[in-house]
Amino acid sequence: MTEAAQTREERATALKGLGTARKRVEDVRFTQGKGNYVDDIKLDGMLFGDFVRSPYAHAKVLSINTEAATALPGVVAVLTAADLEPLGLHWMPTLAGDKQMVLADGKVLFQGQEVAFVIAEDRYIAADAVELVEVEYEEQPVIVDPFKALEPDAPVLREDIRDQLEGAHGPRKHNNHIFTWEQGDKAATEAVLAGADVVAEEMVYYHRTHPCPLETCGCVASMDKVNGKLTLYGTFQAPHAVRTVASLISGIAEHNIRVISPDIGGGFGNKVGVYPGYICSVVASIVTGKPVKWVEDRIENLTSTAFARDYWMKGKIAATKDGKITGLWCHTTADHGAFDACADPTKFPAGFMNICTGSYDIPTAYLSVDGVYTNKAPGGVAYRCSFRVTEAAYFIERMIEVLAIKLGMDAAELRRINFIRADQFPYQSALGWEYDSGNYHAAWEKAMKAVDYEGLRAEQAKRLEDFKAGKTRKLMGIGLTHFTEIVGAGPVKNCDILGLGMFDSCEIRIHPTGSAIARLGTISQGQGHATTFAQILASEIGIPADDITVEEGDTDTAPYGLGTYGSRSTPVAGAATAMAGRKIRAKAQMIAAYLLEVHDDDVEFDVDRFVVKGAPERFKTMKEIAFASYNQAIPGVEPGLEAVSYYDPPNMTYPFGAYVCVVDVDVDTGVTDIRQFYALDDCGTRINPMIIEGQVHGGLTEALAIAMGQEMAYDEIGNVKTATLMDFFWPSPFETPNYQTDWTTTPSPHHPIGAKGVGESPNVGGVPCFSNAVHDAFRPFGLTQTNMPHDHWRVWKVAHDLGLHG
Ligand code: MCN
Ligand code: CUM
Repeated sequence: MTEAAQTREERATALKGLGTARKRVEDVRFTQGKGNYVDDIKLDGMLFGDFVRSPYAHAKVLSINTEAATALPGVVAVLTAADLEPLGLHWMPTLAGDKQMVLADGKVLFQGQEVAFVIAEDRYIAADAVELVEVEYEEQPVIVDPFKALEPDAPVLREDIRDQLEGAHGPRKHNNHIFTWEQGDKAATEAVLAGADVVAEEMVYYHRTHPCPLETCGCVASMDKVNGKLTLYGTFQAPHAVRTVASLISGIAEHNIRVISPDIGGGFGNKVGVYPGYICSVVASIVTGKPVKWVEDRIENLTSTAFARDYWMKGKIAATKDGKITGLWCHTTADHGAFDACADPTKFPAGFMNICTGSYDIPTAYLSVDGVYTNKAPGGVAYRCSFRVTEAAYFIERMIEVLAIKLGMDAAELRRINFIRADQFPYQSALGWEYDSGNYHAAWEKAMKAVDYEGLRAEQAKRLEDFKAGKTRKLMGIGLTHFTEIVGAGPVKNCDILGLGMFDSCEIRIHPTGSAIARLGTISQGQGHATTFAQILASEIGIPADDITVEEGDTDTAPYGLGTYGSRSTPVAGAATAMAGRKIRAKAQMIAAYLLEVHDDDVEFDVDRFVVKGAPERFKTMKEIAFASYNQAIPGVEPGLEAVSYYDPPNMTYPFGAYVCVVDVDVDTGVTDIRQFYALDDCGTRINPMIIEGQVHGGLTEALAIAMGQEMAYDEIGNVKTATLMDFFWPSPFETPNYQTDWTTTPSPHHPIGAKGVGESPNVGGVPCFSNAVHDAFRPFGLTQTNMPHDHWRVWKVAHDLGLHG
C-alpha cells in the first residue's frame, strides 16, 4: 500500500509508538545467545584477576605472604594494600561520603572482604594462586546486631575514624554510629501521640537481602599505554558517573577514559556501586600493560556486593477512634554494614525513607534514622528499591494493619478513609514531598471490585469457622497494600550523586533516508530501553520505532547522564527523549514549510508528516523532510537533523498501586500457598503495556522471594549463612504464582508525556502485600507482627507460638 493510501490510523499504527505492545527488539539477540556481556569480552593478551577474601568478619591482618602465590607459573602479580597505598588507592570513596578499603588495610571488617588481588594468565591459575596466599589474622569481637553496635562498650569497628565526631551527614554519637537523619516535626508529632484516642506501636523489621542478579558483577580494564587511553568495560548501571569517578580517583583525564556498559544480565541496584574489583582491575592493567578481567562468582556476589534493606523501623501511629490517622512517628536503626556505601542522593543518607507516610493524608509526622556500622558487607539501598522506598512502604503498610487490629477495623476501610483524595493533588506530605498526581480511591475501588473483596472476607470467615471446628488445618489470609512510589531523581537542585546533578539526556540523529539513532545517558539491564525509548520518539517525530536505533552505555558516544536505577529512566531520560524529539520536530516544521512554500505557522504535525493547515493533501512526510535537510540549501536553516536534550525534571513522579494477595496457610507445615495475586499499577501514561506487564511480573516475583524466603543471614560471629543459591531463596517458575495485572492511568502533570516509572513499583508494593496476607491469616489468633521472610519454618513457628498445634 502506498503511504498516501493509508488511513491516519494505519499510519499511526505503523509507527508502533506510545501505548503499543511492541515486542522487545533486544530479545532477537538475547534469545539466540547473541548478547554481549562483560564475560563475553575477550581481548588480546587478557589477564584475569581473583580475590583473596577474608574468612573472618572482624580480624586484624597481621601479615600477608604472597611468595608462594607469586611463584606459581602463570601468576603475573599479587596486589595488596601495601602496593596500592603509594597510589592512594588502598581506600576508595563511597557514594555515601564514607570511604572503603579496596584491599585490607590492617584489618578486615566483614566476611568476604577483599584482602589481596591475584593477577594471572587464566582464571584457574588465579584461583589456585588465591589458595597459596598466606594471611595471618587475629580475630576480633564481631558485631552483627546494630543495637549492640551502639552499646557504650561495643568494640570499635572503624579504627580509621575512631573518635571522629563529625561524619559525612552530621554529628556521630558513637564510634559505630554513622549519622542521624531527621525529617518532619518531632514536637508536634509527640504532642499528637500524647493526645490521641488510639496509638498503635510496633517494631517492623525489614530483613537484609540481596539483589542477586543472574549475571554477577565484573569488568575488563584495558590501559593502552601508547595512546594513554583507558577503556573500562563493566556491569555498570551508571557508566558516566563511573567515568567521572575513575578520572577523579586515578588522575587520568576524563577524555582519556572510555567506559562501556555492554549488555547487562540484570542489575536490580547491585551494579550501581563501585567495588574494589574495578579499582584493582584498572591498577592491574596499568601495572601490567595488559587488559585485565575480573568477574565475581556467585558466593562473592552474595557476600561482598551491595546488599539491600536491613532496617529496624520502630513505629507509632495515632488515630481517632473512628480511624482517622492523626500522626506518624518512626525511628529507624539502619544497619549499613562495615562501610557506608549506600547509593542515595547526597542529601538523603537514608534514601527517600521519608515517603513513609505512604498513600495517606497524615497531617503530622516525624522520622529519624540512625545509620550504624556492623561487621557485615557494605552497600545498601539496592534491589528494586527506589532508594529505600520499599522499606518505607513496608513500614506504613504494616503500621496500617497494626492500627486496624487495634481499632478492630477492616483494613481496607481504614485505608479508604485515610487516602489522600484526588482533589488534594499536588499534595504536600508532612515529611516534605510534593506528590504530583494520583487517584487512590479510584484505584482502590477498582481493585476491591476485581477481587470481590466482600466475597473473600466472607469466605475467610467461613474458613475460620471450619478451622475452629476442626474441619480444616488451613487458614486463609487476605493481604492488602496501597503504595505510593517516588521515582525520577533529580531534580538537580535536590539530588546529586557525588556532586553530579541527577539530570538525564538524549541525543538524536536523523539519517538522510529517514531512519534514526537515539543515544541516552541511561543503560538498560533488561528493562527493554531499546524498545520503549524508540516508541516515545516514534510518537514525537513520526518515524517508525522499527527505524530507530536506541544506544546506551558507551561514554564516548552517549550524552552524559546519571544512569539507570531508582526507576528514573522513564521519568528523566524518557522526558529528555520527548524533549529532544520536539526539537527535531520544530526544525522539521521549518523545513516542511519551506518545501511546501508556506509560512511555518501554516503547517501542522500529523502523525508522521507536516500538512498544510486546511489542505491535508499538501504534506511532506518526515522521511521527505529528513532527506531535504541533508540535500537542500534552506535559507536560515542549518543542514542536518539532530537534537540533544539534557532534562532536569521539575519534580519526581509518584506512581502508585493497589495490590491484593490471597493465601492459604497450612498451620501444621507452615507452607503458604499463594492462591491469587492481583496487582493494579498506575504509572501514568503507559509507553509499552507488555513491557510494563513484564516489569510487574519480575518485580512481584522478587517481592515474593523477599517476603517468603530470601534472606542474607549471618551467625553471631559474622559468617554468612546464605552464601549460595542452595540457601538463598531464588524463586523458580515452580514457586511463582499467577499474577493478575491491572491498571489505571493518572498522567504525571509535569512529565512531557505524562509517564511515571514502573520498574520498582511491584517490589515496593509486593513485599507488604505478601507479608500482610500471611499476617492476616493469623489475625484472629492475636498475631500483630512477625518478621519476614515468611518461610515454612517461621510460619510454622508462628502457628506454634499461637498455640495452634494443640
Ligand atoms: N515503561 C513504560 N511505561 C511507563 C513506565 C515505564 O513502558 N509509564 C517501561 C520503560 O520504558 C522501560 C521499563 O518500563 O522499558 C522500566 O522503566 P522505568 O520504570 O523507567 O525503570 P528504569 O528503566 O529506570 O529501570 C530501573 C528499574 C530498577 S531501578 C530496577 S532495580 C530494576 C527494574 O528497573 N532492575 C531490572 N527492572 C528490571 N528489569 C530487568 N529485566 N532487569 C533489571 O535489572
Ligand atoms: Cu534501588 S535498585 Mo534499582 O534503583 O537499580
